[in-house]
This record gives sequence, structure tokens and C-alpha cells, in this order.
Amino acid sequence: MKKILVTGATGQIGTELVTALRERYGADNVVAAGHRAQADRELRESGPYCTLDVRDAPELEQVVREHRIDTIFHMAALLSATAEKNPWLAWDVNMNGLLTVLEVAREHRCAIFSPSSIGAFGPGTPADDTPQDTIQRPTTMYGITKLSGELLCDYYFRRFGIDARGLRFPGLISWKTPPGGGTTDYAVEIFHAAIKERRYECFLKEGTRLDMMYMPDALRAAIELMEVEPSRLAHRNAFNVTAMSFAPEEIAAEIRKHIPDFSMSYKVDPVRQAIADSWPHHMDDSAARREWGWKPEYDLAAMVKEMLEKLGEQKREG
Ligand code: AKB
Repeated sequence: MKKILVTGATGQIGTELVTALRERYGADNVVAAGHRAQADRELRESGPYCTLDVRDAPELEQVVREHRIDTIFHMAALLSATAEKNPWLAWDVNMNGLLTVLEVAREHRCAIFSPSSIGAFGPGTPADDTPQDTIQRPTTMYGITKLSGELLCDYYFRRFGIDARGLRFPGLISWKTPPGGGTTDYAVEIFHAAIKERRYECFLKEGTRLDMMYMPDALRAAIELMEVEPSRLAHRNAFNVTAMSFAPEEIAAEIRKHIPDFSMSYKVDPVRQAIADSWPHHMDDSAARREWGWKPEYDLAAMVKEMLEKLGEQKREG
């Protein structure tokens, strides 16, 4: 990786991925592309930045040509809950966006990182120790686009030799950037509410167990996968990766170890609950561990401790 483009650079993963990539490869070698006119100041000032609609092939091609891009981290996508509100837009952005990126990559021989998700599974998938290769019949538009994206990346590799790699991310937890429109967003909201109000009303019901990961592990996973020698990869794309698996009451109990008067109640959102109920409880990520040495650093206790410390500092600073 010498010249990198990050699409969706203003999103939850994109913002922090740009910073991590700029630290590793040099600020000038990482172009951040976001769809919002007003990107975060740090993002705009710490290296090259442009606005880009990923469905616009000529615009994308110009950026790739101008900056001599050889690797694209394609993070632009609508998340699960937003996708259920507007399934047609989700199909357009998630599928036509990916196809445009793959086509430009084919033309300019770029490598691609394309994130998939636990959403690519469905109610017929084994929910516990979900295998790497298993039945995938997602019932949400988000899941349909994520599974189709996995297949499309495999196709571009087999047919055109495009080095397309990817991970199935679980819910991602970060203190820096808020998530937007996901089903697992409660696991971030809960921290802000705990610090501010000492209580939280959860939109998923008790017992809803899902895979999760702290953002530093997620960024490291994406970068490590893109750096690994290709001959080591049997799967290449759509690797199961996880770091922890918990239900709302378990993260609440962990937070209570630091904030004893924290309380949680439930007001279930039927749309997001139905999405969560169709997803696995815990994925088996042994293929990622075996093929490229994946190993998370943060478990539930370490993640909760650091989230509370960082958000506490942020609050004190103003
Ligand atoms: C979402 O909830 O939509 C995402 C995901 C698990 O892919 N965080």
C-alpha cells in the first residue's frame, strides 16, 4: 500500500481509519473521501481530503488517477437500521457504490478492502459459533447488500484478479466517532448516557446477544488483513472476526462496576430488535486467526474501562 483512498471517510469507521492509516503510511499518502461537504476539521487538515459520491464513476476515477491510488478502503455504506428505512437507497449506495469502486479498481489495478458484517447472515444461520462458511440467507436489505458485496468481491478476484479482501465486522464501539443508523449502536449510546445521566433506555431487549469489537481492534484488523502476504489467504474476503459477545444486561453490569448507580431500562424498537434477532450471537473467527494471525486485544472489561476513561476525559475537557 503506497497511495490509499478511504471512501466513507466521514463515517464511524472511516474517520478513525483515515487517522490510523495516515499515522502508518504518512499523511500525504492517504486521501480521505467523504460525502459531506463539511468534514471534520482534523480530517481535512491532516491530509488530502475530497468530497465524493461513490456511485459517480468519473468522479471516483479522477481521484484515483490524480492521486495514483493503489489501494481503496471502501467504507461508504448505509448501516442496517437506516437501510430498513430506505431499502432502495441502501441498495443503490451499498451495491452500486461497491460496483463502481470495483470497476475503477479493475481499470487502475487497485487492491480493495470491502467490509462485510454480521448482517450478512440470517435467521437460518447457526447463531452460536457461526462457521466461516455456512448458510447465508439474510432477511434485511443491509444483509442482502453485504452478502452480495462479499460475492461480488470474490467474483472480481476470480474473474479479474482484483485483490479484494474483507472482514465481517461485528458491532463496533468507539468513543471518538458516533455510529449512525446501526442496530448495535446501543453499545455506544449506553456509555454517553451512563456518563451524562447515569441511566439508559435500551432499544434491544434483555438477552439479545451479539458480537462486538472495540474500534482499535477493528482498525488493526483491517490494516493487518490488507498487509498480509496473499499466499497465506485461503479465504481472502469476508473473514469472520470478533472480540467479545454480550447482551445489553452484561455490558450494563460491566459499566456498573465503574458507575455503581447506573441503571438501565428497556424500550424495545421492533425494527432493530427484528434485525438483531436475525443475526448470530457469536461467530467462530478461527479462519482469520489461522490464516493471518487475527487476535483481538480488548475484551468486554478492557473495552468498558477505556471507553469510560476516554469519554470521562472528553467531558472534563469540555
Ligand atoms: C449495524 O448495526 O448495522 C452495524 C453492523 C453490525 O454491521 N454496526
